[in-house]
Amino acid sequence: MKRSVHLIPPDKLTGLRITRPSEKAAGIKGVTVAMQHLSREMGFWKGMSLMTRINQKGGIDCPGCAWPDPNHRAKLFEYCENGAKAIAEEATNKRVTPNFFAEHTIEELSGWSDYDLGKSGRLTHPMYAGPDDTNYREISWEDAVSRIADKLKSIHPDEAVFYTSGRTSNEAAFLYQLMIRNYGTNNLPDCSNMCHESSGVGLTETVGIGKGSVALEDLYEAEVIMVMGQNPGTNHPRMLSAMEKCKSNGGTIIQVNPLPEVGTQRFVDPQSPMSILKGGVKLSDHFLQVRINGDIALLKLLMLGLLEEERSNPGHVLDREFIIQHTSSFEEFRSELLKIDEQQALKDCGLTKAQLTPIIRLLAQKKKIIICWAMGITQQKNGVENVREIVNLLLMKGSIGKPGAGTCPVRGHSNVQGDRTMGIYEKPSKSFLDSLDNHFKISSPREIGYDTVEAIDAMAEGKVRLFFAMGGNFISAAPDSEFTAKAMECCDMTVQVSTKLNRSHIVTGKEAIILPCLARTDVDVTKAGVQFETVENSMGIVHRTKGSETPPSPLLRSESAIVCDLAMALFGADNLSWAAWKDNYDLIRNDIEAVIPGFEEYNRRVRQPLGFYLPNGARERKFNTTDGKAAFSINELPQVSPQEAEFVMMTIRSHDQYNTTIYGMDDRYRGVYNERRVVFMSQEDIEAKGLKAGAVVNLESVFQGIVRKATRFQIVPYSIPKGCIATYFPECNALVPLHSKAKGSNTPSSKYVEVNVYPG
Ligand SMILES: Nc1nc2c(c(=O)[nH]1)N[C@H]1C(S)=C(S)[C@@H](COP(=O)(O)OP(=O)(O)OC[C@H]3O[C@@H](n4cnc5c(=O)[nH]c(N)nc54)[C@H](O)[C@@H]3O)O[C@H]1N2
Ligand SMILES: Nc1nc2c(c(=O)[nH]1)N[C@H]1C(S)=C(S)[C@@H](COP(=O)(O)OP(=O)(O)OC[C@H]3O[C@@H](n4cnc5c(=O)[nH]c(N)nc54)[C@H](O)[C@@H]3O)O[C@H]1N2
Ligand SMILES: [Mo]
Repeated sequence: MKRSVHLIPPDKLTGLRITRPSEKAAGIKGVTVAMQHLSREMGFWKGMSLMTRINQKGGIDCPGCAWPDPNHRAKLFEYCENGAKAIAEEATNKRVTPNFFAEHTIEELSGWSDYDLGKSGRLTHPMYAGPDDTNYREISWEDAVSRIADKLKSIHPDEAVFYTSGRTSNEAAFLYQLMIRNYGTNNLPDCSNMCHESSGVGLTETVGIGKGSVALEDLYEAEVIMVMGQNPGTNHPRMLSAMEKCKSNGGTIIQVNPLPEVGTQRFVDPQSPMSILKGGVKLSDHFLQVRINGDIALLKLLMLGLLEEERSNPGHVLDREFIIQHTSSFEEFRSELLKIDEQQALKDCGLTKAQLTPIIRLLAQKKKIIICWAMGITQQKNGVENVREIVNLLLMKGSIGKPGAGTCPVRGHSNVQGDRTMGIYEKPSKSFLDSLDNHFKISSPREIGYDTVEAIDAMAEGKVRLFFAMGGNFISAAPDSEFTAKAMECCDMTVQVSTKLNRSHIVTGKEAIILPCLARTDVDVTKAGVQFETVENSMGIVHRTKGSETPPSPLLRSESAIVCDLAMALFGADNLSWAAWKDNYDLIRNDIEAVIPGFEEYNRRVRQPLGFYLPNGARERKFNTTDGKAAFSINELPQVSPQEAEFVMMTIRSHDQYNTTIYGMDDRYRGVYNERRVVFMSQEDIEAKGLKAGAVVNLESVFQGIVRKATRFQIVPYSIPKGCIATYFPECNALVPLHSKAKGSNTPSSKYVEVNVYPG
């Protein structure tokens, strides 16, 4: 290749300011920050008018998180500060045109940060760069599509990899996987592989469904909500309102986290003048500051405590009837639990017996418990076991499949759950493929495809000739940035269907193609008229989303249209119904209904104002396991203290980012301003290392003897257990070893990286 790009982003510091962390989340400050972002990207009035349509029945589904919408929505604004930032980022007035690409070489752009790339604006034209090109140049849709189809025809289907991020609608995802299976591969890695895969695996094994069991109303009714490894104040801000409702109904909230996350502590509802006047409500009643990956130790201690309580108060602590009727393996589970080394477990979680006693009492007395969790739980080597231990605790209490109780893995991307339901999965079930084959008279490949980590390995080994991404930013999101970048460069062709510029357009295969697509907020007009799409939220409700904005360029196509065009170029015009689907999404929904259970009368039911729930066995105590029972499981205490380096590092999100999209340089709740290259470290460790606030350091991770480096970060003193540090994703992805991943789910252990810290 003629161009030679920087494989990892620059390590330029931007001017750190540190203040005390905030004491409350949301409130008026949240509203003003949201307004600033909207005004900057699209002007105040356009911003305000767009916000009135977010999350309204029949309006635009917020492209932020997958948190569900309440039945009684705020009349004007049903959104949060970070939802507003997501909208501002997407519906921005800024444009990345062919002129932009003529002005900046690809090599130059590789020296830009993710922030600078993203802030350049919306993509407007299909673009192409061949092996000898230093710059992208405009290409027609026809030319782009035929180049991709020709490439696909020239290789073995297993030499192609098709990635999906989690924003793709049900309709586009269904067509995409159909095209890929008709082509002949199951190489369908997705962002879920790096995200909630451990939840899917752990839940399917134990309760027979890879999704959560609660509905929004259950959170209002719960007696206890335990929030583990999740920062809802930043990543799911509308969850705070549900937690507030739970509190006002007398519920208790427990936060389990190495960091005292502000949002979970105190919340001021920006939509309630009373809440603002009163300074908000205290949300979290108990804060358990666990060590990184101390959750299994903690859960075991809590469950051991419950066994003891049951002994002193037989029949009143555990739900014996539920256990007998609906579960398996309780006795084995119990006898293994009794064997654990309590002192070791206390050391591993970093908590004292005195801290746990009130929690055990509380759990012993209450019957309606919900456990919510996110990346702190799943992105661990023992992520699947973490989930299984969560299930164990809920099963002991019979806290599943009844109002106010259950499992609540809080999803990330707004349609990541729906994409999986539509078949975006490298390990599709036999019944799914059989149904697809019967309906379309095709023969889907039956071999398991690559997940994200396997896809990177295959690329590095030269086994992948074409990489196609339906959204996302694979290069920045994947672990081991440098390795992944080199692996990507081994591909003959890389194709990105995207809304905005990102590093995956810069670090590419020999030929690179950008296909610009419509975003959630854009109106989608086809020959058959204005179309809407559908998505599934974190609680299994399928509902409509319909954009209203004029697209940034008349050349943009919807993801569904792009798939249909490519499929027609690949298979010929008489294959399946691509031409009809392209214009009329009702027809796509009819076929989804025919293939996937739970979508009966899809077109009618999804037009109801609130959409409809998909069937969920666990919610009704119908466990879809081999024996129809929910399974207790036995899990070992994992290793939590570092073996090869001094610290354990978790890579987390700031308040001003959406994954690899960086909205701004601040992390307001944590009191960090104008800098992302930071290391949160305890005062004790800072002193022991002879460092001070603001000191510049370099980081080295060590895994199986191999050292990875990332340079120039600044120290931020923070309340975090000794021996644990935190940095931001994606700046520190260079340090996350590709093969340090969860057993059973292959999710990179982005929350457990062993590192050394050296003065810079
Ligand atoms: N604004 C905004 N919203 C988002 C996103 C975004 O980037 N920005 N991303 C979306 C996506 S895709 C996802 S998956 C979700 C992510 O939502 P979260 O999972 O909340 O995101 P993270 O910042 O990765 O936070 C993980 C939390 O786990 C804690 N943690 C880390 N390790 C451990 C551990 O070992 N044990 C425990 N108990 N806690 C631990 C961290 O301190 C942190 O509070 O949010 C979604 N929503
Ligand atoms: N170290 C570390 N790594 C992580 C994580 C972590 O916590 N730590 N988290 C992991 C998690 S939970 C996730 S989900 C992944 C995220 O991985 P991805 O989903 O791959 O990454 P995003 O940053 O969400 O993707 C942003 C890009 O998506 C494109 N985009 C936005 N909207 C649309 C749309 O509607 N259609 C199309 N076609 N494109 C669109 C834009 O071009 C934008 O630049 O990262 C993972 N990586
Ligand atoms: Mo995610």
